[in-house]
Amino acid sequence: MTDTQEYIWLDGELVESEKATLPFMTSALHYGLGVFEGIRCYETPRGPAIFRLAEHMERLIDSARILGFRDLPYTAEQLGEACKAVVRANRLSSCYIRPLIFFDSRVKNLNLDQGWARVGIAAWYWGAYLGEEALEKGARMNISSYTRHHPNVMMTKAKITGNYANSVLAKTESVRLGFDEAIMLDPQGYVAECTGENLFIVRNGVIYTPGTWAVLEGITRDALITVARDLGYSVVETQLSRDHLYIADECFVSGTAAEVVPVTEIDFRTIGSGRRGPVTHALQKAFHAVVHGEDPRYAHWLTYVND
Ligand code: PPE
Repeated sequence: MTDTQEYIWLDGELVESEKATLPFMTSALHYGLGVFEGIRCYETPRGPAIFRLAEHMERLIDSARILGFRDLPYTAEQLGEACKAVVRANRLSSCYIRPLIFFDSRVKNLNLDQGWARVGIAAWYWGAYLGEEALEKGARMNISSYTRHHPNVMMTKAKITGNYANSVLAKTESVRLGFDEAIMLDPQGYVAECTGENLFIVRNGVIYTPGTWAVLEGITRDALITVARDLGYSVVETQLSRDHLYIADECFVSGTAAEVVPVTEIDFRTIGSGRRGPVTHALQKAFHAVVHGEDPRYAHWLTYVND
């Protein structure tokens, strides 16, 4: 395995990463006008496999539509093939893939119709997002002093680069306070999501998670809901309040980068036993088997890079 990033796919070609540079006047840089994806590729007995590539490409195109791009230079299928090519070119056996569609107009311009969309895709090795230790011991989180986006202020179903200023405010504050990650409430004061993960709690054996009205429709979230139901758990999408979190038996978060991480402390309150709970552990194990191609029921979620 290598963690190098030798090649970036930029506007249809694989270029050496140090040559994949952009002009300072690229509008996306000034106004946060891009849409992106985060995708993981895992080692399997059949070689590297990208997890839910089609769903990530669909969300990427949806994000572009939500932001307002009218003409995209590539289709979802072409971008999916490009993701595979980037993994192969960098000889990565497991990695994180980052496609980005960004706005270029070379002028100071807030009108998407006066410029064009460009696309880049990078891939690199990315270890445990909230730290290796958190996967077992659990993460410590706080309720952020920043509110998550109102769905008519920023578009919460889209991974728009500019949306992430909100996440950066919350994450930086949280880490400076000594926590691992921030939990954000929606404008009504109900639990929304973390800065880069969806959130779940377990209470009396039932799994609860906020509905997607004000959060990103996480692909890991969707996978976990499916896998949990197949394991016989009931999963309920509902409004959760801050104190629901405090009295949960278990809490965990999910995301492509983070995968499945227990949360054992929130706002200096111990959650459940203060250790990774049995439901969280069962889902971590099931997820691990799914992404590494060890569970044939979910074989359709894997795209083999070398096929
Ligand atoms: N909410 C937010 C705000 C979010 O950014 C992510 C992914 C999720 C939920 C989970 O979605 P999914 O990956 O489809 O299960 N966060 C990405 C970016 C992380 C980063 O720091 O960059 C990711 O995990 O790839």
